[in-house]
Amino acid sequence: MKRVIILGSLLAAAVFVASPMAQTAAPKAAPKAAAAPAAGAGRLIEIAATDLMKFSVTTITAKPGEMLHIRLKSTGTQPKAAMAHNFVLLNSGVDAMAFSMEAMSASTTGYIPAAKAAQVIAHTPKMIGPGETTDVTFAAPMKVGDYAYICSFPAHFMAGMKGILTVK
Ligand SMILES: [Cu+2]
Repeated sequence: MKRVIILGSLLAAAVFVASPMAQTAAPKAAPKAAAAPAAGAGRLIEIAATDLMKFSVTTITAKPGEMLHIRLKSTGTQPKAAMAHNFVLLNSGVDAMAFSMEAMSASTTGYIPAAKAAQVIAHTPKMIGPGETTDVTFAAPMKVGDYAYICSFPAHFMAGMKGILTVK
């Protein structure tokens, strides 16, 4: 009797696998898997962030809409609480100083002030400390022009932690 039940469930499993329903379910899952590599796509630009509050790359040139992959690495040794870094690309015409001033009191949101979130085109998902790396992938703006990128940790922009993305 036990054997019959096992045989029966084996048969049921075989029917399920071979059923048209199972076959139609497979292609539905495929596009999701195919979309995954796109997340890591884009021209890789590696930028070091230093204890001197500077980016190692201060000019980036891109074509309108070009996919860019920024990899920010902290090469410093100072503790994260005192010396953390991020990469924040601001829209053209944004007052970077005003943004940085407001960012100072936005520690709970990774120094991205919620009130000025609309001024940000892209930013790394986190602040990094010594030896850490963070990545962000985004499309360069379609509109030609200069776009400032900054580190929004308190006082870092003021110390010169900035660069320009030129779209042309
Ligand atoms: Cu910084």
